[in-house]
Amino acid sequence: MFFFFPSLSSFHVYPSPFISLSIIFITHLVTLFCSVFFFFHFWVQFEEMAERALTRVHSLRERLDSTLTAHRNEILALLSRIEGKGKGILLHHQIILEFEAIPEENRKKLADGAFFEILKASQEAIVLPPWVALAVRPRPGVWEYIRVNVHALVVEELTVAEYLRFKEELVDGSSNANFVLELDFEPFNASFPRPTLSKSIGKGVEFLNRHLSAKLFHDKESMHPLLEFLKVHCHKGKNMMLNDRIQNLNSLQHVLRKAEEYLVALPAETPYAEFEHKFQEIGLERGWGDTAERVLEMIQLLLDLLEAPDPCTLEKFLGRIPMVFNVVILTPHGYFAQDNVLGYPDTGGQVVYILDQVRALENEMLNRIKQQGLNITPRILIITRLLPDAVGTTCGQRLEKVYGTEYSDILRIPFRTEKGIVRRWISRFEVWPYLETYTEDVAHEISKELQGKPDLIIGNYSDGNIVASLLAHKLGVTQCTIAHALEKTKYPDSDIYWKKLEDKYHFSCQFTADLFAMNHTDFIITSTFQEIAGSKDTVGQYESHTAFTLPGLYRVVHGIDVFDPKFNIVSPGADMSIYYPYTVEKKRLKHFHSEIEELLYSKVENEEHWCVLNDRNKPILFTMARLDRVKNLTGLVEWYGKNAKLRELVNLVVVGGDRRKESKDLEEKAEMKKMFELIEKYKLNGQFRWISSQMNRVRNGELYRYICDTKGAFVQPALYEAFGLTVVEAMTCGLPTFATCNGGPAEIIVHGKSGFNIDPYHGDQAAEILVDFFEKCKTDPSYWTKISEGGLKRIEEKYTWKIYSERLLTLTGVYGFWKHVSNLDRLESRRYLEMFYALKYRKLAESVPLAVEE
Ligand SMILES: *[C@@H]1O[C@H](CO)[C@@H](O)[C@H](O)[C@H]1NC(C)=O
Ligand SMILES: *[C@@H]1O[C@H](CO)[C@@H](O)[C@H](O)[C@H]1NC(C)=O
Ligand SMILES: *[C@@H]1O[C@H](CO)[C@@H](O)[C@H](O)[C@H]1NC(C)=O
Ligand SMILES: CC(=O)N[C@H]1CO[C@H](CO)[C@@H](O)[C@@H]1O
Repeated sequence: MFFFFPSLSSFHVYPSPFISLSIIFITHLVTLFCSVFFFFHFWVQFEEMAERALTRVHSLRERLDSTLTAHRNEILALLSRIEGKGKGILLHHQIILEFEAIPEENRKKLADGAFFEILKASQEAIVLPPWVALAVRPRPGVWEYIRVNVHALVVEELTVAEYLRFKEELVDGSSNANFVLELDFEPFNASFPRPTLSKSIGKGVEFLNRHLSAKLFHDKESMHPLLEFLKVHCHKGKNMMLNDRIQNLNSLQHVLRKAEEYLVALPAETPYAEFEHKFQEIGLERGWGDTAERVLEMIQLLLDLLEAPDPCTLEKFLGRIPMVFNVVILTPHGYFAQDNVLGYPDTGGQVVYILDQVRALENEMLNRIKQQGLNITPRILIITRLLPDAVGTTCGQRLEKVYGTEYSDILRIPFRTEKGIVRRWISRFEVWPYLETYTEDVAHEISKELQGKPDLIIGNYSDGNIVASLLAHKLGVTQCTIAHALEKTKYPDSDIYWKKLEDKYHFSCQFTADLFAMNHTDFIITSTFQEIAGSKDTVGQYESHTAFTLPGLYRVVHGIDVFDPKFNIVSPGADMSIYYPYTVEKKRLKHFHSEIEELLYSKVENEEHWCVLNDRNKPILFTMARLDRVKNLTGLVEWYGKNAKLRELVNLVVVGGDRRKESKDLEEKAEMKKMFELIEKYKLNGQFRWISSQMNRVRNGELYRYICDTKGAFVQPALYEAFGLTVVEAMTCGLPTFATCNGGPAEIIVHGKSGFNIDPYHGDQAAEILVDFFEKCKTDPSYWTKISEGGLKRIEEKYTWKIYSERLLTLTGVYGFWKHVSNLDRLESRRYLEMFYALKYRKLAESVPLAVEE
């Protein structure tokens, strides 16, 4: 049953929906915040918000005195408009469109009231006349639900379950019975600490360090797990860190002091081997360091921890414990290989990402193992599917060395059914029925290959993540998941109307697998904050798994919690062998310059390049992307065309689209047509060059640096960009960068310091920002250098593969420890998950038809 909010009694005094909504909103905030906020400074914030909300009521009341009737009508008119759309769903931008469609004077009246606040924060409106229900999201990760009876002007607060049940009524024939399976992780949350501020989302490890060190600090008992943890480390049967001589904390502390005393007297560079025996006798094994200096550092870290634990020391210490020698990365679907796969499905960015990741990870592992004073060979295996029908690729080969590495391989294992090995390629939407058997085979093959267990299992994408979960579960290994592309948010309403898409995409299976893996994993890494929890106006990919319903299957009441400290933002970097600053003279690839100049400046117009540049002395405004709608390269060309000052200051060069062959892609065709029209319309020839897409990555790196030599800039005008690797690449070369404010680039660039954010929906403004930049550079050339250096600094601090792999290994240490100390607590939710897997997921997977072999 829906319950009426107690404060609705005041409804009679002020019989306006306006005020009742705002009262609900405030009371709501109060209950919500009261239940969630614990800490003092949160209280301060809460009070501030309550205060703000109260003043709003006061001023509202005053204004309402005179305009009560008028407002009532406007709100009624708007809600009736929405109701008039009939049964269905309105998304955020549609709600705003409805608001914008009401007469301007009405809009003005509502614009700064609480009603509009709610509307602006509504991500979804469900219309089921006479009701309109709203899913309100006051800030990332926080949701509330209300519904309004448009005729009676009655407002009700809804629980998540009530809201979802209401939503299910949209689907004809969905049984609205009371006994629908509700997936609810919340009751298990007691022992799981979590932050409450939206800005803490994605900083899981910082939070965890604080929590763990506070715990270690407050009761000495919790130091025991640390001692136990240090004893479990061994490799191929050989102990590391501590041996059995050390039985309790006192003896540990005593031994550490003795060791410290001894080490201070030694020359810093003394190799470990020289005191290994001595150390062994007192209970210390290998793993502390390779030299006296490093061992001493490590011992002092631990002594500090035992005396006064703090988050920073804890992270440093845990990150240095030798824990990771064998890593397995799972990415079963697609054609995963290093050559000849481009053009096949799922072979673009993700292959490059994983290969770059593996190269960086191997380096960092080797580096750490050496510093830990160990003589262990690491191994990284990328596990993918073996495709007997390899169609000219290496996908039929069992083992393939990763270029540029020594200990990393691609290991391919085929899909198998009772009838034998599956030969043909299978789309990522249809892999589900094979994965359980696949997991068994993978477990078998990796134990053969590694002669032991992996220490870290990383999954990519839904299929990789579910296999990783099963494997990590089976082997008791730390698990990390990555899923830069969750399908749920890509297809609007793919949850509520899942049945419509089921035959083609089998989303019921995929979403179930995603929920399972996200909850099972020890930690999750994402490239951006937005991937987790979106932005002010957009819902994050993970956030969209908080509460949703698959009518007829199950209802997720508390699914993924974006505040869970398992989320971490760890962004990838550019490939530094290709992208490096233009100032590194000795590495510059001068032999490409004549080709680059031909591309940019030749007077020839052909399929490779179109239009010419007359003035070679002007800086180049540069962009490079796929020529599709969302990248909006034509938008940039139009801004340029329209802005006379910009045209006078710089040349524009666009690399995108392929005119060497007839395009089959409708979007690309349309964009090409538009490009030709713009060239005509704005008479761009002479100031503009359009170059067909360039596949030579190495030369492209030099191209960015060449643009630097012209004192130009890079523009990324996309309507939306999930991460923005090209932005990172341009900045890594030292090219001042202007990138879209929608998506990842907004996080990469600090506006005015390391580049500029531009709004692709306000091209004129964007063009002005560009003009402003180039005018400043003209009067003061050091301004260009300042932004260029700002960009480089930002990259060095956050966006390199080196930082990525350091973070990844440190996270593995911290979450490995956390897993160790919290294992028992998790048992209940583990059991719940297992049941969900066995009773729901398995059936769904079995229902996906197997591929028919020719
Ligand atoms: C756990 O969930 C309950 C509701 O089931 C909630 O009241 C409580 O605040 C939550 N605890 C934490 C630590 O999040
Ligand atoms: C997984 O479930 C547990 C409770 O079983 C919950 O505390 C945790 O927040 C969930 N994890 C995520 C990422 O939502
Ligand atoms: C590109 O952006 C401009 C606004 O700057 C917009 O008018 C245009 O429609 C966009 N192009 C596409 C294909 O959406
Ligand atoms: C991190 C990563 O490589 N993610 C990829 C995993 O697989 C999907 C689907 O093929 C890609 O789109 C992701 O980029």
